[in-house]
This record gives sequence, structure tokens and C-alpha cells, in this order.
Amino acid sequence: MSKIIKGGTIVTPKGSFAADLRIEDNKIAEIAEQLPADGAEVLDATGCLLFPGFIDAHTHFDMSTGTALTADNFHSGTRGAIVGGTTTIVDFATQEKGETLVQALKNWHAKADGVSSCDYAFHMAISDWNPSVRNEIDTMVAEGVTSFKLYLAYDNLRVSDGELYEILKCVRDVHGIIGVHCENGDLVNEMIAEKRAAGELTPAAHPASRPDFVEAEAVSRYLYIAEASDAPVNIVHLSTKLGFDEVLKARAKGQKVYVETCPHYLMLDESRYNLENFESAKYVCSPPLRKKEDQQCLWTALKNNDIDTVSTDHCSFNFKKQKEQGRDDFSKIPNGMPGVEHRPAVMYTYGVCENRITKEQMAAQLSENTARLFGMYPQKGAMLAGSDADIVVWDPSFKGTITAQHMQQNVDYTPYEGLAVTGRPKAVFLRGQQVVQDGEVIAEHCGAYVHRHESEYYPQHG
Ligand code: DUC
Ligand code: ZN
Ligand code: ZN
Repeated sequence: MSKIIKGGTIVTPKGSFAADLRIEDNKIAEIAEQLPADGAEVLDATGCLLFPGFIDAHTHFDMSTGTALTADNFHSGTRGAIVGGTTTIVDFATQEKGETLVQALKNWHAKADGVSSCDYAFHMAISDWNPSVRNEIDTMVAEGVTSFKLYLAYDNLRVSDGELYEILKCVRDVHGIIGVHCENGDLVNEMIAEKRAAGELTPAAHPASRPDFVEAEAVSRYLYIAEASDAPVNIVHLSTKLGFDEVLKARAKGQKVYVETCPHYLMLDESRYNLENFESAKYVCSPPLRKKEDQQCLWTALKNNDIDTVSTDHCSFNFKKQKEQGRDDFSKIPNGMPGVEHRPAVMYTYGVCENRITKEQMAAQLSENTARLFGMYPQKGAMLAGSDADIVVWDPSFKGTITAQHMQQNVDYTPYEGLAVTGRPKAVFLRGQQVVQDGEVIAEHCGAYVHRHESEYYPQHG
């Protein structure tokens, strides 16, 4: 039976308009001003906005850091995603040292297949580059993995500059896209050692050991190496004005640089590291929370379309037991925060309602741009006839408060505790099936793997 979503306002990056939308099986069949019911199941969306299903291209579910396993796996993480309006996540399949990429991908499928409540894809995080791994890049593309992640910090994960150069060229040749975690790993190690030697062991030492120039230097180096390898690139979780300035310099030379930031860099600042009773550990993530000036810069960059995507870097660890591993030494606090469930509401409330971005930009930054960059458009990220019927019926009149007491994320806190939000999904459709109703998951484990094609390298700035 077909379904009609009636009376809503369709929101797209190019503009918004009142229309009805008809779903046939798992696809969008038709969008028109008035559609006759003709026996279809009708959902009344009067007063609601219809967004393309949101995409979060930065989650770490069921991931071990070596000392801690993330609190959220694909069961709880994707329930959190879908209830908030995120219909697709792209998680980081991560190669262990000595492992093949094929094995790493198999491991991640085993975690996600049959478990996920939203659609899912994988970036491949490469930690052990060698000639046989190079030969696996084509296999990854054939498996629908067309984006790769590299770290410039974290000793168990990071690649050298030479490896970065080589991998960039290799991935460019298959029209994939690399995303890099930009922090200078040597400097971070040195500064952590300095803090420990000085007896500075509280969470306040965490941001002090990862200052803004540590990010900016890594961004700059990455972008020079990208220029030399003639590769378009993505920067994940950009957090500083200093780093953003490096992006502008590279773009002024004509380089294609895509940039992601995360809600926590927009909403929270470094004052969270001065809380009492070790509460600051909740906010220990890398890069760390920054200054108000950095926040302002990131919001302005979103407004100017200079930042392309907003994803979460959802990487949750329980405050009790897990974050507590670092009670006597900040460098032992597992890095990361939850966020996948709350990104759409936070961005709608503090972005759209506060006039920092438009709702059309929200559709771009949380959905369409992400789909294009990661080779999913127009299957995902679009409300066009033939696209997957991933639709968020957004009720802008809803008022609520974020609290860990009522969330799907399986972690004992949220960094947004007590935050007032406006708007939530009245309904979420995943490939035509309604899976969320008014804050409740009504069908779970319906997620499917998204086999991605090459990156679009869409034109960015005019
Ligand atoms: N930063 C985090 O805070 N957690 C996961 C990995 C990362 O880069
Ligand atoms: Zn990272
Ligand atoms: Zn991450």
C-alpha cells in the first residue's frame, strides 16, 4: 500500500515549499502540491517540516580504544540515531595493526548487520599501511566503502606523513575521499608528558595538552600534502578558528577542502574542564572543547557554507567506571562523548531557531552535503522521486529538555543534560517504513547496509 505524507513543508537546500509526498514501497514516488489519497495510508503533517533523513557520518559504535569499549553499540547507538531523526550513520570500521582491511570490514559488518535500527555504511580507518593493504583499496570500493579515515594523533592508529601522501594518491585514483583527524600526535604526546611531570593530572590538563595550534599545524600539514597529491580532502571534527584559517588559505589556492564540525564544538566550551568532582571528565574528547571565539567562528562558517557537514563523533563512555579510569591521571580518561541522538534537535534549536543557519542549510549540512561527499546521493540525502523514502516529519512546536533519564543512548550521561530543545520528529520513515512515532521507536533492527559509490566532490562555494 502506498503512503502519503500530507500538508507538510518540504525542506531542501535549494528552498522549501508546501507539498504532499507519496511513498511507494521503499522509495519516494511523487511530490506534488496536492495528492489524492486514493486508498493510500495518510499521515497528516500539517504544521510540520519534512527533512530528508539526517545522516551522521561520524560515529564510533562498538569500538575499543584498547582500554575501554564504547558504551553504545549498533543496537543502542542506532536506536538513538533513529529516534532523533538520523536515518543513516557512517561508522568507522577500524583496522587493527596487522589486520587486513577485508577483516576489519568483516568485523564491522558482524557488529552492525541485523542489529542496526537505521541504515549504515562504513568508512575504513587505516592504521597499518603496507603494500598488501594498498591492494585492498579496490576491494573496499567494490564493497561500497569509498571513504577512508586517517589519524595524525593516537600512537596505535596514526600514519606518518609519507603514508598520508601515498594513501591520498591511492584514494584519489579511485575517486574516494579521505577524512583526517588533525592533531599533531608528537606534540600531544610531549605536552601530556609535560603535564604529568608537573603533577597536573586533572581533566583541566586535557585541553592544555591539545591547544589550538596542535590542530592548526596538523590541518596545515595535511592540506599541503593534499595539494602535493592533488587530492580533494575532508577534515573531520574541525574545532578551532586557527585550523579554519588554514582551510581558507588552502581553498584560496583552489584546493577542494571539505570540512566537518560537531555540535559539541558549537554548543560547549572549555569552561567545562573546570567543574568539580571530576565531572569535567564527561567532556574529555579530542580535539577538546574550545574557546567562545572558536565557537563563533564555526557558527559563522556554517552560515557562510564554509563548513560543509555537521556530524557528531559519537564515541560514548560511561562516566562511572569508564571515564573514572582517569580519575588520577587525565591521560587515561577514554576520549569521547555521546551525541548521535540529539544532533538534529540541538542544531534545529540553536542553529535554525536562533537564526545562525537556515532550515535549508540544516538540510544541507545534516543530510544532502554528507550524502554527496560520501557517495550516497541521491539514494540518500534527497527528497526526489526515486530516492529512498527516508523522511523526517519534524514537529517544530515540540518543546522538551534533553536528559540522560530519557534517551536511547546506552550511556550514563549526556553532555547536553538540561538543555532546552525545540522540535523533534513526529514521525521517521526509513525506506518507507515508519520506525518512529512521537519520540518512540516503533520498529527496530530495520537498518540496511548502504553500498556507496564514488565521492561527488560537489562544487562548494559559489
Ligand atoms: N576523538 C574522540 O574524542 N573520540 C573518538 C576518537 C576521536 O578522535
Ligand atoms: Zn577523530
Ligand atoms: Zn571520531
